[in-house]
Amino acid sequence: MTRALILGGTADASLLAAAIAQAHIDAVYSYGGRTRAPADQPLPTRIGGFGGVSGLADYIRREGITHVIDATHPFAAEMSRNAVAACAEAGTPLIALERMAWERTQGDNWIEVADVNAAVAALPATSARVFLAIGRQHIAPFAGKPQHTYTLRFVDPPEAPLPFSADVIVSRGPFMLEAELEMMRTRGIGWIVARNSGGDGARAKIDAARILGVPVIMISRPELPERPRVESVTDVMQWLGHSTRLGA
Ligand code: 3Y8
Ligand code: NAP
Repeated sequence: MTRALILGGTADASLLAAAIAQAHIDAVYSYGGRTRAPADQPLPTRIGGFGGVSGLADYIRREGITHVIDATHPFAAEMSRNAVAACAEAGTPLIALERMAWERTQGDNWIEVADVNAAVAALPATSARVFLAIGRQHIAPFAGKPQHTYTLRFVDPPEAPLPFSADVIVSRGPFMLEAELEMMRTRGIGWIVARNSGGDGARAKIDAARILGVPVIMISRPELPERPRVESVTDVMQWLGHSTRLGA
């Protein structure tokens, strides 16, 4: 009897949850607990960490999970690594639902960097107006370049004081092109820092940057361990329908 665990927190994971609920497959949706009011899901939902690899392996056994789908974000590297290790330990089939990275196209002015520190280094020395579209967890290193005027975008209002003075937009997305163009024009944004999340929910700022000729410092995805991966909900549904407890 199938009982699936969706490691969620993305728009794709929400689409998968809807398909699984519609197919009446027994499943649990899991959020990491990063936002105050995550979107409701049509499945029983748990919020918060499992307690590392062993915590997840115990959860899988205790809950009789037969299939795990890692539908987290490409930058949720620790969760994805834990899922590979825990499923190997528990002998439970795992698949990743992972969206393609954005590709640089004609007219894109990208500076590709490996991580946040390299993104800070890539910013100019002379003061500029910079849009940091990387959420709240990774902004501290930008305190190293206080000469810039920063605009941040968070899902929830900041609770703690920011590590540097900045203007905060509170919005959970998905984001539309017209609104991104308007925001960047009125704020005179000269640089964007983004992560190569892929998907449509955050793509608009990249298209707006190309239209406005604004350079994008694009942080590349972290390396993830090998695991089966698909890009569509349909592929996951097939995997769920035809895989056996022992099969991949
Ligand atoms: C808690 C679930 C949906 C909801 C929206 C998608 C689209 C908008 C793009 C920008 C980039 C960023 C951020 C972003 C996007 C969707 C989708 C997507 C990027 C929610 C959600 C959770 C999170 C966590 C949150 C992080 C943050 C990252 C903001 C829900 C809304 C920057 C990723 O303020 C914070 O602390 C924010 C924390 C983790 C930063 C980070 O470290 O990556 N996502 N985002 C998940 C959980 O608790 O398990 O609250 O309902 C989901 C969405 N985020 O269903 O359409 O395709 O998923 N989320 C990035 O770098 O791209 C915004 O502002 O342009
Ligand atoms: P991370 O750094 O890879 O994970 C750190 C720890 O948080 C994990 O080891 C795990 O704790 C816990 N965790 C993360 N995701 C979880 C989930 N879905 N269910 C239960 N526990 C989870 O993760 P992150 O980058 O902070 O991302 C956290 C969440 O935000 C994920 O759900 C991710 O999908 C979402 N997110 C969404 C976007 C987006 O663009 N939609 C962007 C970034 C993050 P334990 O070790 O205790 O189990």
